[in-house]
Amino acid sequence: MTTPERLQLYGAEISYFTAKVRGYLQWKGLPFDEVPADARVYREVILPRVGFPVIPVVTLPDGQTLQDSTDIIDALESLHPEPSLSPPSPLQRWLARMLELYGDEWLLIPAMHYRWHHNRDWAVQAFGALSAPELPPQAQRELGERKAAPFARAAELLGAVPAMHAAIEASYEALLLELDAHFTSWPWMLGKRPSVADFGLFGPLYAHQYRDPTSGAIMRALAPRLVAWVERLRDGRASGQDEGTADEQVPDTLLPVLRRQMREQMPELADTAERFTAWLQAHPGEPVPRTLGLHDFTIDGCTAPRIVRPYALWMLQRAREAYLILDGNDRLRADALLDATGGALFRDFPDPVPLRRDGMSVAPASG
Ligand SMILES: N[C@@H](CCC(=O)N[C@@H](CS)C(=O)NCC(=O)O)C(=O)O
Repeated sequence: MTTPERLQLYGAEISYFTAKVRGYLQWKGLPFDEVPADARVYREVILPRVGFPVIPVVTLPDGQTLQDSTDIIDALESLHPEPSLSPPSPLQRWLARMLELYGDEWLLIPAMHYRWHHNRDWAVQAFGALSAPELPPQAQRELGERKAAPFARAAELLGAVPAMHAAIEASYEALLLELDAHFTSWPWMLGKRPSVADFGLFGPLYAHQYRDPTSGAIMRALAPRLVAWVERLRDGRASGQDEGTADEQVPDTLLPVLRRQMREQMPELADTAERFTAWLQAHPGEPVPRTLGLHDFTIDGCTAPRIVRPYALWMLQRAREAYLILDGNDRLRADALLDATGGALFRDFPDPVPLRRDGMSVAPASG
């Protein structure tokens, strides 16, 4: 198989994690071609190179294949250090990873809920059109039903069961207002300069919540300044924002968002860590499955089961590493921020053994 001369991004406009990588590539100013992941691309590029069906996938002119939005961004940052995506202060570097974790792993719940419970017909058609652009609309619809079925099921597995719908919507709509207030004062998540926090949140907030028609109407009605941020990223207007504007401030308007993350996501991650550690003890040397059964999570006082996903611990580990290296005044500021946002569980997190990513799951880093 030959590799094209330019960087190729195999993905889709409807895909959460493709949006994260595309937003990054545009900001970085790296020339790339985006190739829609139709059935042929899965068959001829993704499956042979990655071994399982997933997007986004990036190929480099030297033939390397990159998979996983976080690893793609890390690898491209090492190959192309300038302009650096890394925020100027260690405190902001930690917060960028916190918010990336929130965007990647927790906003999946509202993003999947709204897509499959409020935009289903539109999404089915879009899945069919992506897979077989050459087919007529009715045939795309039938194909879309088949292609979309596992994703629609995933919405429930991730926790968007009927008993949670109202709580998920209340929390998400409150988040929209919080983000709208933030973007009244600041152009980007960490203030004056885009960071991986912006790209992490752009995944759900563009690919699902802005583009899917019913969700887009909600965002436009509740959060016009968030819409303006989405459109700046979509149009590549983040590029050029990388010089001379950085400072070390942490916008106060992020506090409500961090509070929401600490309240909703952190207890679920701590329970994931405990279950994962128990699983490892019971299954020494075995490959870690993508999910480890079900556990309860809570949003706005409403509790239901969702799948336990070890992968999220790898994203969390990255945020913990960025926190644990803070010292002196930076650590004091981080701890004051954790106190102000109900973040004790993050500060005292029950870390599992060090992990590496393994496909869509993890493995002990020493294994
Ligand atoms: N952690 C991965 C997640 C990638 C992912 O979930 N991609 C979705 C589309 S946005 C997909 O292809 N999912 C297939 C699956 O979940 O089996 C990343 O950051 O790239």
